[in-house]
Amino acid sequence: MARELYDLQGREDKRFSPFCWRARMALWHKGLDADFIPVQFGQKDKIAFSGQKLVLVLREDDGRVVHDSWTIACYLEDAYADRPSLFGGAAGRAGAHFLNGWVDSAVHPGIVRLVLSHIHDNGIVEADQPYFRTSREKRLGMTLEEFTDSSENQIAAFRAALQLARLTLEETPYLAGPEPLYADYILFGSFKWANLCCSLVLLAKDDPIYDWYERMLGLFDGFAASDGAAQGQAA
Ligand SMILES: N[C@@H](CCC(=O)N[C@@H](CS)C(=O)NCC(=O)O)C(=O)O
Repeated sequence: MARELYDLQGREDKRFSPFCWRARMALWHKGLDADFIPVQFGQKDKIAFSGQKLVLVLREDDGRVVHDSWTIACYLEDAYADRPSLFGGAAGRAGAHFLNGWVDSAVHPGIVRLVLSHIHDNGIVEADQPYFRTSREKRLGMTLEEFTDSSENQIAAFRAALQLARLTLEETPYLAGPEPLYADYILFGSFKWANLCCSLVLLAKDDPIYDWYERMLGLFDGFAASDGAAQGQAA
């Protein structure tokens, strides 16, 4: 059995989940192959073997199962310690962990505010739309359309909230330093997510984060610039 990564599948087979992009980049970084198995929100039965309901899930060729993007990154780092490091040592791992928490708790809410109804309209497959609408509207206490705000003011607020990354990227080419590491893949996944779901311009062209994102898109022979579908396998 080949190594499998169970990955959220969107419209036109786009793989837009930010968490799945983190793992894709981590696998490429380590030079590890995987079959990317598409999972729609309505196909949780495909990942029932993992004992939980969120993608992504990694199933190793020996049957080991790991879920949650941070846990998968740490697993890959430790299990394939002889391959290029994702963290560059213990201090790098701690820094990446901090960044993981910052992106999940501070960057993602900003993206969700800007693009939630776009994810519904253009990101997920039609069959998932009723579930997505009901579950998110219950959580938010309002409709997707009432919640989503793609105004100039909201974009400006989102850009301002990225200052922590901007200050670093003004001085170094990558968040992890001279070369991209997992810290970069964490934030990269967030922009891929937004870009694969909507045409909103999240970054100004004179922003160092824009230049960084362009550099990131060039990684791994252009795979990072793809919509992820080319690496997908039919279920
Ligand atoms: N902490 C998890 C988050 C995973 C997550 O939230 N996955 C979303 C897709 S992006 C999901 O599976 N949602 C299922 C649902 O909402 O029913 C990770 O880092 O992998």
